[in-house]
Amino acid sequence: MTILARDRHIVIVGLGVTGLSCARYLHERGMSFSVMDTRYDPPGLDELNQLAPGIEVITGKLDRNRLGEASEVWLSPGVPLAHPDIAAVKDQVIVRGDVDVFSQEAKAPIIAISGSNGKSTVTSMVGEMAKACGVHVAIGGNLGTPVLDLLAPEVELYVVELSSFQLETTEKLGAKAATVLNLSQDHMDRYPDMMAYHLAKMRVFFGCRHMVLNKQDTLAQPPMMEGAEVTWFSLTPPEPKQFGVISSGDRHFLARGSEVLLDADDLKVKGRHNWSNALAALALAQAAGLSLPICLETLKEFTGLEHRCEWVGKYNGIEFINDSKATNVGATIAALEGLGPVISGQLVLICGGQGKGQDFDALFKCVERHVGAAVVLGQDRQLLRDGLAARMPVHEVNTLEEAVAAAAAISQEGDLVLLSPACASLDMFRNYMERGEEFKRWVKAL
Ligand code: UMA
Ligand code: ADP
Repeated sequence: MTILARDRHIVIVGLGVTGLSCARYLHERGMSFSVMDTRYDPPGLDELNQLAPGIEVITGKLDRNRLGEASEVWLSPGVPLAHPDIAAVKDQVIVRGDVDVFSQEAKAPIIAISGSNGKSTVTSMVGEMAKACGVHVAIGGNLGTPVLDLLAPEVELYVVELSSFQLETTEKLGAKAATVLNLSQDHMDRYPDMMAYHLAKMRVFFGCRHMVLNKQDTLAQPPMMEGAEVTWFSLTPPEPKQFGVISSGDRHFLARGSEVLLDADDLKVKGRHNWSNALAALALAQAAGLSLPICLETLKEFTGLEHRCEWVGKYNGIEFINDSKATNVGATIAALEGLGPVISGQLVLICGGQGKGQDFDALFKCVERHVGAAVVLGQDRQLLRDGLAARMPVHEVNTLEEAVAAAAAISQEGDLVLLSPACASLDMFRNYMERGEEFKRWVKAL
């Protein structure tokens, strides 16, 4: 039996920005829907009431019976498929996410970017490249604007950042080009193991025509590559048609095969991880058919995003850098390896927050090479203190204000204070942006 559109009833689960975008999408199309959220006062409630007064909203729980009666459940990324009320109904109703709906609706090609770190940076790079080439591009996804809000008939290219959470509920993305930039531990409070996290990420390649793959990160590569074109990138000298780095003494050049493209010093974003990001962006842009010379000019102008190794200022000869977006160990290691070798004095690291079940061992080994002293705060600070204390002086504090004051007190001229928490911010802040803003405020108040 075919279900007619008018007989379909969609239950949106989650009333954050994704849930609201789903509500807008369904409301505009006159489709029947209701909303549930386990939170008692979900953030999108007022906006939903204005958009579609009278729509049924159940808060404080998911109603299993009502879920089971729906034609489809549209699940927000913050709610895992393994949630008991979702798991209970997923064999009787279609459970999908906003990205799945988007992929079926989008008329223009999709460039999809996933990975543990660098997604927002690469998404912005490719988006800027497309704009510079005069393409009508829509940029969004996990980066901010939910994908359904990007849909528009005039769009010629979609450049979207996708998280593993969003990919879990995406059946067949069908991207023109897709990448998993790298894979390191993250969200270990949501996945039973790294394999489950890896498998969620690999969904970005389902139905994809062109894969852009990191040659140095096997975990970020799909088990099968048949049926799609592949372009490799790495920080090593590239083979023909691959993107990589050619070095000559102290100088390093981004290259395609033997063709030198760009002096790495010409990039405004610093650190080897950003060379990797630039190479992945170039490979994706090539797959999208964008003009290489324009893309190279765009890369030279790209100044980086807020809260990612962002220079805050110099006070009493001490430099302060805000890397609040480093919400996992891999990102903090990238910052330490990028900044550690280039500073004259000692590096003082401010870290801590919600550890999300990560193993901090790799961080402890890395800090030994680059960090002189640490300041720890947040929910999992004891885990960090225990691992760091044998290696360096560690100061435990309760607030970010205290952290900035403690870091400034133990630093001298020529030192660098880096906020790069290796943890999520949600134990103390609304999000990583609020954490970064607060850090900058306390630094400027010094
Ligand atoms: N929540 C509940 N009960 C519910 C629904 C949500 O407790 O019924 C909680 C979730 O566990 C989560 C929070 O509410 O802690 C927000 O969840 P949500 O699904 O409502 O999130 P949205 O507001 O729709 O925002 C989501 C992404 N958030 C998550 O995946 C948690 C945003 O990425 C993204 O920008 C937005 O969609 C638009 O696509 C944020 C993020 O932290 C930045 N992403 C993770 C990351 O980058 O590591 C994956
Ligand atoms: P994402 O969207 O995947 O979180 P961002 O571009 O927002 O990635 O960067 C998040 C954090 O990861 C920042 O601290 C940034 O300095 C760091 N980072 C950026 N690119 C990489 C990379 N290729 N490898 C490791 N860390 C990176």
